Amino acid sequence: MEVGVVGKPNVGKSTLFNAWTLLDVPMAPYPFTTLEPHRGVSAVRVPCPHTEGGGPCTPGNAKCVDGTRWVPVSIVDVPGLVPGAHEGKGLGHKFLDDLRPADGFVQVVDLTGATDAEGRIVAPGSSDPSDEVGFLEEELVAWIAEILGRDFERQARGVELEGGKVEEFLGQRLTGLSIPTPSILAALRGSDLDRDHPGRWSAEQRVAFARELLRVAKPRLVAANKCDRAAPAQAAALADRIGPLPVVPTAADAELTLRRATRAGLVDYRPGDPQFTVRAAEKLTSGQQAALAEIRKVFEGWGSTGVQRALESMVFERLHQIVVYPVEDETHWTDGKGRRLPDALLVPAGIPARALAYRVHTDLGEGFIRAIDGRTHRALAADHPLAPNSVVRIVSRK
Ligand SMILES: Nc1nc2c(ncn2[C@@H]2O[C@H](COP(=O)(O)OP(=O)(O)OP(=O)(O)O)[C@@H](O)[C@H]2O)c(=O)[nH]1
Ligand SMILES: [Mg+2]
Repeated sequence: MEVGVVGKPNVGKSTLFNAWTLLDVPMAPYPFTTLEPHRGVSAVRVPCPHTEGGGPCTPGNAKCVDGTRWVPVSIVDVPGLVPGAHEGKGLGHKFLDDLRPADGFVQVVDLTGATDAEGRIVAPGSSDPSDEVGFLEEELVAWIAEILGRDFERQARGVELEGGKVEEFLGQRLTGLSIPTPSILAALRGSDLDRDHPGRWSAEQRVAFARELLRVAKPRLVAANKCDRAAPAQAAALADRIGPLPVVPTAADAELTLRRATRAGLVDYRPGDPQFTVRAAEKLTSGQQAALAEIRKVFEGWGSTGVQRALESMVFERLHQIVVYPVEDETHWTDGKGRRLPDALLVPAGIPARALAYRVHTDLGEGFIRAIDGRTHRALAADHPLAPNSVVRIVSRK
């Protein structure tokens, strides 16, 4: 699972990416600071099942801190997209293609309205962040429509003649875009198209289908960034204008400072916390003290920096992911080496037991006999949808 960070230049995408991943990609107050995609890993929080009793866990992929598991999520930061990106403006072609594997997008906008459509600095309030959302949607739709549309008519008629399935034909065209067949079917249902005659779809109908596909297959969320320089009323106005897309106000810069200060041992702070504490005030320079005082105002005005919440809303509410724990011993919740709850996996909500087996290992999926619920000890059939936080053993022939 990968979350793409998108938006126009100079809104704070790389700052948000650095805050999430604690990497160090360049950030600067001018457009096109980022010219290549950067990939990194962040984490979302869930309560660890070890808190239900039976002793501590032995985390492998997802660390456990005081009963909270931090489950890894891949993030990709791409260069800024400008209007006309799908036609190659500002190298937009290439940048959009870097987003193919992303399962959903967090669009960063400048809530202060102090950057124009190309990311140049303008007076605060002179640009409207809701315009950023509108133009980016058009770029993403045009990009998908173009991928879909290359030599469409001729090939679609070929499929009609051979009696092929339209969803398979569309799936092949969209390869690499990380769009599963059920989403293609949902988009087909959602758009008024003649499924038996894709060769007759007009260019406008293909664009309408691309829009529906974007809606069902690539969930989005808006991070209203630089909220440290804006008022809650501005975030509310943005949410009003772009509904139904969810808006999470963020102060990426503040969060990055706090995460780095925590790493340096200067403050105590966990991402998502509603406050932080200074560890050793005497070690701080006056500049650092002033910066932390500014950050306190963010917590007073907004409750948190919003950065962790933005990622968790994206993963849990928009991408409908849950965390499950495959184990080999359903009584002790251990793997073959006696490690307790070693793996915490992000999977789609309601994933069938056998599909989880495949995710753990192809052999486990192929040889699947049944799963066993680690809490009730009941057997679960191959198509049984797994609940969030499930601890499951997979019984397999292989
Ligand atoms: N006030 C404020 N400034 C921020 C915040 N986040 C980022 N910035 C500033 O915004 C400017 C642009 O940040 P970047 O992270 O480089 O933005 P970007 O969207 O990656 O830019 P490109 O790579 O050029 O598209 C920098 O000067 C950041 O310090 C924030 O939360 N508040
Ligand atoms: Mg950048």
